[in-house]
Amino acid sequence: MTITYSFPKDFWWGSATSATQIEGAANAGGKGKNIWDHWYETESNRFFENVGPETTSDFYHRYKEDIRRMKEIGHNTYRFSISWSRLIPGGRGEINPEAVTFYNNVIDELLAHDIEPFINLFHFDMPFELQEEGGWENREVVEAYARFADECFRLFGDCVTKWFTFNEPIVPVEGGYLYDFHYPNIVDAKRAFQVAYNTMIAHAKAVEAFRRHHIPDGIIGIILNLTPSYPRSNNPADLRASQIADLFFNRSFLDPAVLGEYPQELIDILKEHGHLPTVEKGDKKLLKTNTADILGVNYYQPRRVKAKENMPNPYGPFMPDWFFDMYEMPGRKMNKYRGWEIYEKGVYDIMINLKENYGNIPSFISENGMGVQNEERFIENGEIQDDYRIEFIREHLKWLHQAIEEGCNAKGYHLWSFMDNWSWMNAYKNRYGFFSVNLETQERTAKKSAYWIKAVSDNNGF
Ligand code: BGP
Repeated sequence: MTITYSFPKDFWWGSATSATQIEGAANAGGKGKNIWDHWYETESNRFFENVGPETTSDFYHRYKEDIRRMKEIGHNTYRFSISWSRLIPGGRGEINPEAVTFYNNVIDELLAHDIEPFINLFHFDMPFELQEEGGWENREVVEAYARFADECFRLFGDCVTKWFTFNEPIVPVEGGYLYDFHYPNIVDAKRAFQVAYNTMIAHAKAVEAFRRHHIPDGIIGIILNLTPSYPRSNNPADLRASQIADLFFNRSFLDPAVLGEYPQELIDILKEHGHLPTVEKGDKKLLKTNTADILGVNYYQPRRVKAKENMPNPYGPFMPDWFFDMYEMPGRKMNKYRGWEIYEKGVYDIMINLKENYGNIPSFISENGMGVQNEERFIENGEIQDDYRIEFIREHLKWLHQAIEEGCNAKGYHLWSFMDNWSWMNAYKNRYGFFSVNLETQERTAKKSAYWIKAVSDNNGF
């Protein structure tokens, strides 16, 4: 077989998941409540078909068989998250020994199958009690997170060398404080910027704690959903709009994480509009001295931007959207099942940007994937024929390969996700897995893409 697209030696092939989305056992094993458990208890109608996070894909009880399946499809790496409210119910206080046993078992099982565990510490799942204290708006919650991170390094650092502080820290900001799709459903840009800022302080404190543990070969980073901004045209107003969208939605996290400082332009805009967050003494140094060793890049879709057509009411509440409008590029390729644009070259553009402007920091595609509704309609001979997913992955991999050829420091590719899982307000609406999950029986069935990725990882290319 000829391999046209061959990847560097030891390339990371695998997938990503998160605790709330796959574990289930939301009220078992000594776990405390997180914001999703609470929100579902109080407003279940917000969730697609009223399905909540109690059971999800039951990884808590089925991790052994699932890890065996990961091995069967050629994974050499796998990212999961530790549920803060499972490990430390309530967010601060005693460690839950059942959680320690569970995560140790998962790690041991992965290692026994030669799959390297990548651990992420926060994937949208704030312990409910801490949210009641103000969540990320409260600096004491930042301290509680730093302690949680420290405990994780102590408990699991002997077996795990790849660590991530946050997954997509911008999402709780957008969802919880700007656009009403995460608890606590506040719409207030000033508070949103404080949350965003405090999250990055929490990140830096976790990195600082990590360094104290001196884990041999240990590296730590953050996972960001980078959405490259493309202007409608080259006219100055469109270009400017696109640049500002990039500042708000990419650079507000990328710059402090990798360069250790915020873009001056962002500071200027927030200052001008009276939206600078409260900063504490020592923060600047903390950020500067605790930059990431590695960056996870989640990439789903680009952001198409044009100049604002109708100027917002200058007396209305300040929002990032004051500066640009989104637009639908004519002829764009769509994942019509999810309503997201598909633009594979985005992967390449992100990697080139990291190479040119962020010191070519080691990175990998930590999420990329294709959500599809009612995927059962593609079943033939008992198997979901997800050729669309295979094409989606293949075309993104081609661009990733091109970036590597040009010297980008990309180390791997993880699909979202290993198996179908529960996704926030969308619950089980969009299916992403290499394996489908029958929600009644919890039976897993490999999709066509599972066999395809096995061949790709076995050949380290395609
Ligand atoms: C990413 C999140 C994942 C997952 C994925 C798919 O932003 O990190 O947790 O949910 O998106 O999103 P959705 O299920 O909304 O289509």
